[in-house]
Amino acid sequence: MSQLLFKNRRPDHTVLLDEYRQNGGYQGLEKALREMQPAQIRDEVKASGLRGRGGAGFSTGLKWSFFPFDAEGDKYLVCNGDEMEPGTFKDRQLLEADPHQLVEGMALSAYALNINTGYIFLRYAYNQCYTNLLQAIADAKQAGLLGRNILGSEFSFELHVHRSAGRYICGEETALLNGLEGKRPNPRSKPPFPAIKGLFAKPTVLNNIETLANIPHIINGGAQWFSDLALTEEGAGTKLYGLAGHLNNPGCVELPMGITLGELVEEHGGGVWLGRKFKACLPGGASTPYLTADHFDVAMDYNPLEAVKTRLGTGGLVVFDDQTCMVAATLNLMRFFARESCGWCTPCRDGLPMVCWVLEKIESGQGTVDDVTMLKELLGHINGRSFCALALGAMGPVDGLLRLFEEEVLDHVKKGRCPLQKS
Ligand code: L3W
Repeated sequence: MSQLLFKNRRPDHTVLLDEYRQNGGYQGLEKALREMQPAQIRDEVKASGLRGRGGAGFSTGLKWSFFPFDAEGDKYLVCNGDEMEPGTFKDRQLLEADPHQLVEGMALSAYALNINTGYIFLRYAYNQCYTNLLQAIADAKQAGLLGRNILGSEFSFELHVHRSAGRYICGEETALLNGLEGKRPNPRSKPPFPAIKGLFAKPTVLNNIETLANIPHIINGGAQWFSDLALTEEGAGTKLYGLAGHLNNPGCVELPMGITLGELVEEHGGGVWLGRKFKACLPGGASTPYLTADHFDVAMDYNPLEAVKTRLGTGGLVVFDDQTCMVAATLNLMRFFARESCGWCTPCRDGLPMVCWVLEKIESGQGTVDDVTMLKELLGHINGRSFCALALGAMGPVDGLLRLFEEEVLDHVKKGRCPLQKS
């Protein structure tokens, strides 16, 4: 099976510059600077079908096409390495194993977009990633792969690492930009999108770590090759899937985009632990609606998952066994989201704690049928009415709970206790 991003990964090992180059690293950058115009790289990325791996799945080529690459003055490339979505640890795995992929990906992207300054906004807790990045950047600079006149060309690119102060909202792209500017990380209204008015009010391209790390592979292998790696017709590339929760083999695996949920759980996750049965999963991190075993044939790709009312998100699969109470699991997630709200808009600041309160009531056996109705109403009131995507994502599991597990919710009301609790 094709391994691009995890090609060099070995347990407890970080790939340094020499090994990275021996295995073909920086050939994409060399090739681009020697024989490709920036527009050719942008075209190649667009044709590859690469979609943003941070959660939204927006076409990378299309996002780049909004960017005024010919404009005079400062322009920035920012990497979103905040990775605080529960159940998501793929970017960490990538940076712990092979950090030069991101450095090369950013240099290549900056060349394609006519940008001379880049920032990596990194989750505070990622100490090993931080150390790896500082070393990779220093080594690349020493070797003439970053800094002024890269590989003797006209192109210069400086890359900096910024450590987040550690809040989930910092992963929202405009909150991240405020954080990077030293301001309180509240989201900004869009439009204007960062492509037009981003960091320090200058045109800015923001991409996730996994997204940027794919760029050298696209330039080396070509758009068609990359696109053909996926198992689905409309998909492209490979995906770093997280395997977490009640599985025998938790971890992070690189697989062709579009592998089915069933294969991911049974073959790669080793099946559900303790001989229990699969009850549900979050397919792509905490802000994606649940799936059940009825969805085992669904391809883990953007469009097929949207067709079953959920999303690929970050690709961080979290599995729940048949002894899990889905009301309690949803409440646990909602407590996280309510705590991490920046407090700027009312639906998020006041709505999410209210959802927690109703779920607590139901889980403790004090809930009524009216509370279940109120939960449904809250879904309508919060979805689409918040300032940024945090509340919308937060309501994903609630939406899944009410669509797929309504009977279990009502059973709490009928029995006056959690039905999974041993009496
Ligand atoms: C210029 C236009 N640019 C859209 C850009 C926009 C952004 C991207 C996608 O992420 C997701 C959500 C959550 N001109 C543009 C344009 N863009 N139209 O395209 O935009 P959008 O609005 O679809 O999404 P978003 O606000 O960037 C929100 C999910 O992320 N999420 C994920 C969290 C993941 C982590 C992690 O650990 N990796 O935190 C959480 O909520 O569900 O789907 O760049 O500027 N006309």
